[in-house]
Amino acid sequence: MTAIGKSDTDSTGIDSDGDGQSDGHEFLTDANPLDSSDFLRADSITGAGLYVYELAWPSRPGIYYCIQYSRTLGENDWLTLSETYQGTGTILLVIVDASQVSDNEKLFFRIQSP
Ligand SMILES: [Ca+2]
Ligand SMILES: [Ca+2]
Repeated sequence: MTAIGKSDTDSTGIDSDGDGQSDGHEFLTDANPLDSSDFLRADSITGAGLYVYELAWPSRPGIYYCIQYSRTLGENDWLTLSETYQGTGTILLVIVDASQVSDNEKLFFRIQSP
């Protein structure tokens, strides 16, 4: 078994395992930056009403999360939609009411560690 430390990876934007999340982001979310199967992602998103969605993701203890939305997926076009949720080590299930920001255009959601 190989010990993994911050010195083994680059937190400036390098994605050492190629999973689409930078090493620095993986450290913030307690994911393994050298395991491409381990990264922060939603398990599911389902409609729960008009502009209301249910998001679920595997959380890590001590990690805080918020939900952001974007209309374009542009890197600078993400706004925080939700309160902050604390990870428990189990699946977090959160109801998101996007009615205040929805305008019948596509909305994209992501889970971030603030
Ligand atoms: Ca990565
Ligand atoms: Ca990873």
